[in-house]
Amino acid sequence: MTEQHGNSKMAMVRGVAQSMQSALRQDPSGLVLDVAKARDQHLAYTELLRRNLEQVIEIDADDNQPDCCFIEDTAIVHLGHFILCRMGAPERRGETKGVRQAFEQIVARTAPLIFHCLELPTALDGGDVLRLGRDLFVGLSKRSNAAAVDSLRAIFSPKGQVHAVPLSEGLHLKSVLTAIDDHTLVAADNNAGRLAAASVVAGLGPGGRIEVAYVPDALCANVLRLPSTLVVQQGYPRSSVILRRLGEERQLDVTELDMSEFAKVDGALTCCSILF
Ligand code: CIR
Repeated sequence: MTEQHGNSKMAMVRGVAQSMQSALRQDPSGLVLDVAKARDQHLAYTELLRRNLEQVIEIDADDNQPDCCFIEDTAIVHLGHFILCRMGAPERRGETKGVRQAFEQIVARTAPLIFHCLELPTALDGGDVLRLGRDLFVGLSKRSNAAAVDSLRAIFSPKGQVHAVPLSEGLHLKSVLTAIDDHTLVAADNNAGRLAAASVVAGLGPGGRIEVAYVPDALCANVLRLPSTLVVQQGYPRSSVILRRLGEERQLDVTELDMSEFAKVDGALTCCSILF
């Protein structure tokens, strides 16, 4: 396997819309969101990326797109391809316009990436796509379907394999499972996390060397790996102990970020950037 984690040089992020209170959420009776606080948290997130990466492209928020800060869902970058998603939630499909423009006006001028735009019958959110080496693991969730697996296979086979991962609960695959590196998964210690981890381990096959760490707080299963830093959610001491140990064993700085306002609308750490 080629190590993908920690190799990113660039990121795309997108600002917080004034309308973020209307963002999609699984629990409609959810908590009131403080947009000013969300903007402060997003600023801290973006500054952390700037300190750790060579370039961070920042797209303006679109107040007509309450979920626009969750840019991870709009596109995937892998093995020299930039793939604009056809997102699972119709309400969010307008978000890709600004991302496409940023790709054409900025990314394409510096990075030689082949552009693709996924079409019907594909439904895919980037939050369902976990990269491990050259392989992709695609959560079959409420937002992403089997046609997405076929579309990604058509692009990546035979250079990288694309595996389907059934998701029993949670919004996206990366809501319950992410990776610190190509040999270390972090999963929520619940049914969905365990099933997803078992499916990924099975997909890697008998030759795959992989450690799965389970965290008691589901939100903490979403970690963000930067070249020399592991970013974890602030405010969850039991999960933090586990993640700090894993990070320090791998000579990574472990940084905690408070993303409480994003969590109110089902967002976590990876959701707010596209890394490549
Ligand atoms: C949504 O429901 O689509 C947003 N409120 C949250 C998206 C989070 N994205 C991600 O986990 N990649």
